[in-house]
Amino acid sequence: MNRMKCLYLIAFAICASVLGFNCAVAGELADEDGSRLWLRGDKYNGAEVLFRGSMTPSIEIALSELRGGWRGGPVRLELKKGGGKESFRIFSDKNGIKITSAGDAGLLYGAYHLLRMQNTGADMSNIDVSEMPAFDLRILNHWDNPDGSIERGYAGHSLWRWDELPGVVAPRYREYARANASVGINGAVLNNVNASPTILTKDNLVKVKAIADELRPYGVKTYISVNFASPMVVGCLPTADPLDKGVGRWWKDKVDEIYGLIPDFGGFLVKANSEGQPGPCDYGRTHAEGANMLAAALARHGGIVMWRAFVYSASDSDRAKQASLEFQPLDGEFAPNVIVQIKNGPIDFQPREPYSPLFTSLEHTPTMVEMQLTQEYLGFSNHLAYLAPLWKEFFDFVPPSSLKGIAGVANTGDDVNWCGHHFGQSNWYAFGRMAWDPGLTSGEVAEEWLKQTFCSDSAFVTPVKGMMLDSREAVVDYMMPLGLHHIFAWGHHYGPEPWCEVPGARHDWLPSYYHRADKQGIGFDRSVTGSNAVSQYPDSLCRLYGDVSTCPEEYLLWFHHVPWGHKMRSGRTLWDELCHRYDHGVSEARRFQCVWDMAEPYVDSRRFRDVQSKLRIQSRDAVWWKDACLQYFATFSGMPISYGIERPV
Ligand code: GCW
Repeated sequence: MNRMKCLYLIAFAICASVLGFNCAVAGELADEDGSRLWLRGDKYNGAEVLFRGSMTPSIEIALSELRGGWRGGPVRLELKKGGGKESFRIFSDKNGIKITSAGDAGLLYGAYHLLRMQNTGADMSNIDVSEMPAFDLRILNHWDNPDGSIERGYAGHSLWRWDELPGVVAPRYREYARANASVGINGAVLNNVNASPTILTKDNLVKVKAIADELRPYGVKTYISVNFASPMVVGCLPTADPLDKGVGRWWKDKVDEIYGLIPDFGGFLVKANSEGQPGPCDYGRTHAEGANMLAAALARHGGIVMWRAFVYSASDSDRAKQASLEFQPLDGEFAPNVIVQIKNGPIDFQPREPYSPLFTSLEHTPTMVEMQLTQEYLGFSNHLAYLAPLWKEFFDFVPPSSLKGIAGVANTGDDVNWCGHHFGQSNWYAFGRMAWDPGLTSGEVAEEWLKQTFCSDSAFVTPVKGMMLDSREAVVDYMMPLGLHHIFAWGHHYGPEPWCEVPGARHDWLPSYYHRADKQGIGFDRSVTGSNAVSQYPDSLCRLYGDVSTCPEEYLLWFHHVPWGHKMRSGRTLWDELCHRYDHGVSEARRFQCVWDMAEPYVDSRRFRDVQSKLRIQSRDAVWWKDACLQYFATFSGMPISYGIERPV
């Protein structure tokens, strides 16, 4: 360290202590690359941590994490019978603190929980905490391709280095597993749902095994996405018909081969007959017949099939209705180890969607929800959008107890800071915490993350938490307020392109299909007199959403085609309200810049500047969205833009 830097650090440390800063980085405001995520508890190596019993790799990790990070008195870990293997209890007795669980994974989660409590300044007197996960399946889905690219990934290349595996096992696999375990994520689907059949070749399965061996001690199970036509491509069979005996046998043999390598393999994730992927419908079979054939092969080993319900075609039927139309009639026909994985909304990870009605119409089928952490439709890794409020909004309609699991499309890559945007890490963190306990509030989770990632000082945490909590709504406002959806630029989904026309393109891939702007008004009529998508919801919601006068305004243009002059609850016309919302989104993005500027004394300079630059892009993009959308929609409304057109800053 050079002299100047040293003097600077000493000066800062004095200032920090005088001013009472309580920052994880106090005294070392050196440049930070963000690679340590929220796991930056200092290494003490002084704690007395005891375990008696048969050691496992997971317990070894729990002990070493506590020895490295725990700053209190003695901690004892104990395996005891009864209770879930992932659940744990932490309590204090006369000998110090005790963590008990029926499983080694539970002890590991207990250790991380105790450290989290310490590192976030929780009250540790007379501690007695019992925790159990809300969902059995808490899984990240990686859309990573064999060539190292990531579909909809904005944080560099894939974490998995297929070209050097299994010989070279990168240390990052363990760091990744550790981060997951620290927030309770217990599964990873390694490859893209647009799956290359080659994942199932012998050579690649040995690589999958090498990764699985790294993830296992952290309680993270390995799953893969499979291509339904694999028996033809990899097995050279003439068909992939799920009712063909040879096909069934091929999958059984393949599954046996996988379990020979990975005895605790989790199972398959399948995207079938969706966006050009092969599937059972190619042979006149149903999704249930396809899923059940795979399920039979996996059941013998305790594996599962996560079968995606993300299906739609260029038919005349409203895209928002199609998944329900196809899957609802199959309710009750899926094998017990099949779980239907449904995106949170009926279209596709839009900034705001009502929940997918399949969740309430499938009554005899285990389901899990798929959320998207990678911000395909929320400004990539350039925009700050804290997504916990979006997930909480979903849980307001779909109770967690009705779901078997939760999947998150990962936002990780080989970028030094993992997620491209430092605040992208908060979505990885929040996904894990909410998958464990969806009862946590978005604010509680944001606060935990901020304290562990940056600094505990309330002068920092309070305003920055406020910014996080407002961020998703701001994105909705400057991109697609009032229920507008899918007016993104063709293909890449970054900026606005509501005017987009592509000769010969499928009508449901064009923004005009969704916004339906004309001289009279704007929005997609899904009421009973329109596409009648409302009827897929339970009666009370159907009535609420189906009537323009009662429909919540955040879903107004999702369910109705509304005249430009329609009076909104604010008293404004629809057109003026639209202008107001876009303008509000822009003001919010600018306010976030001010909030962050004030955070400078609490954050190391590199991460401060990184976030500052990203917020600048976000503000500029917000202006772009506002101007582009309003100017385009004004060609239909014929009304003046009430909040003016601005030049990018
Ligand atoms: O909307 C689409 C995305 C695709 C993705 C697909 C899906 C993996 O744009 O990139 O493919 O959703 O979820 O299957």
